[in-house]
Amino acid sequence: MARTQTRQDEQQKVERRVPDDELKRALYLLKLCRYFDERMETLYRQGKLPGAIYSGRGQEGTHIGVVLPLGPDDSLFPTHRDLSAQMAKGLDLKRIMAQFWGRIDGYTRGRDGNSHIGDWYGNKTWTVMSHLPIAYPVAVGAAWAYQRRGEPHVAMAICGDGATSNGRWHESLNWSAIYRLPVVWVVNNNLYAYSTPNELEFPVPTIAERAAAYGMPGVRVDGPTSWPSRRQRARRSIERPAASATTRNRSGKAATTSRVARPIDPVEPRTLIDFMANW
Ligand SMILES: Cc1ncc(C[n+]2csc(CCOP(=O)(O)OP(=O)(O)O)c2C)c(N)n1
Ligand SMILES: [Mg+2]
Repeated sequence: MARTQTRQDEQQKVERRVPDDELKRALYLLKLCRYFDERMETLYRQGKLPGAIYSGRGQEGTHIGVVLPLGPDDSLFPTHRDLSAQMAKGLDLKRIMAQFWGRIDGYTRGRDGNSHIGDWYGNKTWTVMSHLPIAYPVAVGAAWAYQRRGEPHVAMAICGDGATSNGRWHESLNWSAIYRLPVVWVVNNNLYAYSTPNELEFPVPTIAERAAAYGMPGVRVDGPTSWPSRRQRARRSIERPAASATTRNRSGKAATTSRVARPIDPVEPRTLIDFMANW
């Protein structure tokens, strides 16, 4: 009880520091992203939407919290469940819909469906690629380019907990730490990679502590933490160019293909956010 009260007090303090217009924008995005996700799943189940969809339901707070502090020239490297992060970065709803139906006015000009969406030349979001976490090394490249050109931009990459067991994840963190690159690493830990639980993915209690291996501080935000806290941590990481990882329980299914490998948790999602700062 006392802990809950302390958490609420802390959240209220953080919320008071967020300007009103940004709070309104965040609320708008939270509702929009949730509604959009639900609507697409309904259309899919009605057989009106081709392909497969990956729901990010329950992860919107993290996405919006970490993306809102980014500027227009900062880049985002998302993975399969991060459409709401891309929406927060500025993607146009009509073009997203066109993408879902593989139309020419979609972001990939009809070359793919919703899973592989991105708007590099507009809102600086890298097109989602299937091989996890393939966006991580590319984010390193972008951040390295910013550093070499003396540009003040930041790259932010997002992946799930399962992707952190892949070698690319470790190489990316290592490289970014050695060269002190301006990257924010975000890991959405929804506790499972398909059916594989966290304890079969990594031998440490939290992803955040893996940051120590790369000489970065790691921070975890756990529980029903409000999005302003996530925003504040992201902002801090961006101001001191950083690497971060976030985690939360997804409330939807693994994928709307036939393969759903774990029971669905009906409760509201739990949020864990781990941030690892390069300096
Ligand atoms: C290198 C690689 N291996 C396997 C897959 C197949 N795959 C797609 S999503 C997924 C689960 C990933 O789990 P996680 O990173 O925790 O993301 P979540 O779906 O839980 O958000 C897997 C194994 C892939 N896309 N890339
Ligand atoms: Mg996962």
